[in-house]
Amino acid sequence: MDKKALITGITGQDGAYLAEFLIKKGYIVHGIKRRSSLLNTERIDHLYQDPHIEKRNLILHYGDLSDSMNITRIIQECRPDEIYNLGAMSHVKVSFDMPEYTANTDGTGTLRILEAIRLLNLKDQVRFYQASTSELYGLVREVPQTENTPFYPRSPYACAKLYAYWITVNYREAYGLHASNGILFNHESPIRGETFVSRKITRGLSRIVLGLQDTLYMGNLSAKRDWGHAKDYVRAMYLMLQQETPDDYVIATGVTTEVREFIRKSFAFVGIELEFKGDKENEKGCVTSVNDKTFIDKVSREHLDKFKHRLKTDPYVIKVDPGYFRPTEVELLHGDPAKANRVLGWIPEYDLDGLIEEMVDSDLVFMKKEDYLRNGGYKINNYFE
Ligand code: NAP
Ligand code: G4F
Repeated sequence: MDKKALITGITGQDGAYLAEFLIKKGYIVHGIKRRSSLLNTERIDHLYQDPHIEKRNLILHYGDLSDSMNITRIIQECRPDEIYNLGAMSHVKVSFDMPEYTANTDGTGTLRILEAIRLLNLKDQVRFYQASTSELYGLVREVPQTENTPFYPRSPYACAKLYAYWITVNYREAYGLHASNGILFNHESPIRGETFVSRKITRGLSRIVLGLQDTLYMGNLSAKRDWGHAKDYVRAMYLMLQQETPDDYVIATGVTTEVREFIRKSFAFVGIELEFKGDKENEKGCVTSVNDKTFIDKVSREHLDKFKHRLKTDPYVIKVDPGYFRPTEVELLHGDPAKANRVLGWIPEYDLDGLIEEMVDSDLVFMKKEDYLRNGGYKINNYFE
């Protein structure tokens, strides 16, 4: 019989990659999707099947992690072998604006699933994955961070995820549930949410070189993150649930990089060299040279001329807006994936340059389409946040 998986957060970055990964492995995938006023299934559109088809391998259910009855009913109806709890209000900065909602979704939401498994007497049939996070390390106690590094959360998001981490451990110890935490460090992709720093940079860069935007306003440029590719990270989630014994694992690349360097590398992919001048809120990224051939290969000759013309009046393409600073910041994340390498046999296939190249190329294609539409007199959206 085909294995069944239930994914909360299936419309998000990781949910989409995990659904694709599991379907390729022969799973029937059930996903929980929130009701919204617009369709929100763009990331899984290529997997979506007409509900009238009889034997489908992707089935969506309306639901919300804040609704216990809904969660319990969905689990009862689909009786999955594996549950991946990826649903969350996942933006750290936004969690300072919506702390109670974040606690309810990211913290208590996890409890709702665990309790449903227990009440439905499915604890011996279901394996549970919790999307824990390197944000738990917050004000880091040691470098690099391992499964044994103490937690010090620095945001309402991280505090909610701390509860979710420990309630997962508690249900494992109290009831013998096969429940595992993946302590995942930042992972990105071309379908990363537009307001996370990586995607904000690759989109902003694409708009700047095409003349759709002049300046990219950023927050803390000195923060360091251990960035990987989401495709590698969903494979780690799956591997955790295939182990005989549940456990908790750090998933990271073991390499940490400043936001400033992520920006520099992204611009270098289109042939633009940047130099950062000034500090804190007065820091700016200045274009010091342009490699014509690379720019023309990646963008176009016509846009090169326009871009050079623009540089004559203002060579500063990156500026800082302190509005993006967080009340409490996580300055440094740097993971040690030794346990995952050893026990799960998990080794990432992407490095940071490969990730950035894929993201820049993808956003350039998207923004060229926008540019084409604008030139044809069609309305395009603005993307400032
Ligand atoms: P994402 O793109 O923001 O996706 C989050 C998903 O959760 C979306 O499908 C969203 O639905 C759904 N969701 C939000 N609130 C919900 C609610 N109340 N009820 C049900 N679903 C809800 O996040 P991601 O990057 O894929 O991350 C997946 C998980 O891993 C999250 O739990 C995140 O906190 C965690 N994590 C992520 C990273 C990372 O670097 N990406 C690292 C560590 C941990 P809509 O599409 O309707 O908004
Ligand atoms: O891309 P970010 O918003 O990701 P953050 O806060 O690290 O959280 C992400 O990774 C976590 C895993 O560690 C996940 F649990 C969480 O769900 C999410 O996926 O910001 C990264 C860094 C921060 O230090 C931030 O202050 O980039 C800095 N930054 C600088 N300028 C900015 C900006 N972040 C954003 N979003 N926007 C900026 O303009």
